[in-house]
Amino acid sequence: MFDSLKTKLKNITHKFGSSIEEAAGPLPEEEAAAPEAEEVEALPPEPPVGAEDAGEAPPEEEREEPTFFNRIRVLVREREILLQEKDIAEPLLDLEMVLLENDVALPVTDEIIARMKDELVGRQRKIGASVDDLVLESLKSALCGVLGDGLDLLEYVREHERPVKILFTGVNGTGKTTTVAKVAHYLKKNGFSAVIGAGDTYRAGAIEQIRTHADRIGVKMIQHQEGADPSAVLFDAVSYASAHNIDVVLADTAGRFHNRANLMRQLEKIRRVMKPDLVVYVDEAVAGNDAVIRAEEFNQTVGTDAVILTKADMDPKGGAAISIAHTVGKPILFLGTGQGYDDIVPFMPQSVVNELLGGGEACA
Ligand SMILES: Nc1nc2c(ncn2[C@@H]2O[C@H](COP(=O)(O)OP(=O)(O)OP(=O)(O)O)[C@@H](O)[C@H]2O)c(=O)[nH]1
Ligand SMILES: [Mg+2]
Repeated sequence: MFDSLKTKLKNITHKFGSSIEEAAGPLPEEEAAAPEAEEVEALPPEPPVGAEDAGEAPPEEEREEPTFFNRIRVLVREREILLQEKDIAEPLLDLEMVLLENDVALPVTDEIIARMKDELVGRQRKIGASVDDLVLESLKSALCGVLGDGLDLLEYVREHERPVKILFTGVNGTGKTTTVAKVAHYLKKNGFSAVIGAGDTYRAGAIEQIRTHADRIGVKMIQHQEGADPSAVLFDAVSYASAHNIDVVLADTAGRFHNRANLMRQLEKIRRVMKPDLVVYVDEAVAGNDAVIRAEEFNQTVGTDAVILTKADMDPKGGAAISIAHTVGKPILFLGTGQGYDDIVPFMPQSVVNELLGGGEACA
């Protein structure tokens, strides 16, 4: 996931480190001592850099292309630094380019840059740890900031009255039905029971499609005939769940564009009848800004509590998902990452930041 962005961010953080080192000036000799054992352990997970730690010259090939994660091993103690914007102007510009090239939308890029600047520039900073950590933490907190609060579905289900009713909405072909099946499988794997409501009674073949999924993953499905009122199907699904102590109702619906007034009215009716706890808007990660606009249109008509972005596997850059997460203003529940039932990843801000920049609790 996010492979392109991940690699580029590693290189760019290294560049920040160099610039800050330069601005901080040379180290007094005794302060350039090797770090103590417990301090090394406190650093993020690293590839082995034993030779540098021991104060010896690293082998030639290790020195050739230093990355952010294996480069600076010298702890700088008691060194204070007041960074000015000019000290990090160049790496900031590079970071901006990396984000834009990886489909992070301009306003989101601007916000990440502004947060980094705010964190690093104009403050007297004691560099108690390595410069790498300073930059890394600042980038992590900027990313957490733009990703907002996440929504953990398992926690949500645990904390809400049963059955938890989830209505899936969105335009045609974005992956709603597949996602309903994936979420049912995910819930089942995590010890929750689910029933699927075959609420797409409109498109020919839709009921058989979801029936096949339900049978494969071994989840009960409630269906009526093609052309039936989807509100009635989903009402029955909720009644079934209540009667059988099922934890979650997952309601599939027909794809529709927001400008199809009759179909949107149908969705409003479903909402009134089914009374969902969560209305989840499903769109493709690769749709980028189009997804943001459509999500807002759906939000205005039927409401949206959370978003699922599918086909993230077709977007190695990953910036679009981050942009949508920020711009749409609703938590992203999952990313769809393929056509298999297991190809679904919870999209918690902390896990995204961990994926991109390594572990830690930056989004606390
Ligand atoms: N690569 C990839 N394909 C996906 C993903 N999610 C869904 N698909 C594929 O996208 C196509 C459409 O998926 P559906 O689940 O039928 O989409 P839908 O939104 O229910 O479509 P309508 O009911 O016609 O509106 C299928 O071929 C799915 O296998 C994903 O995360 N990655
Ligand atoms: Mg469908």
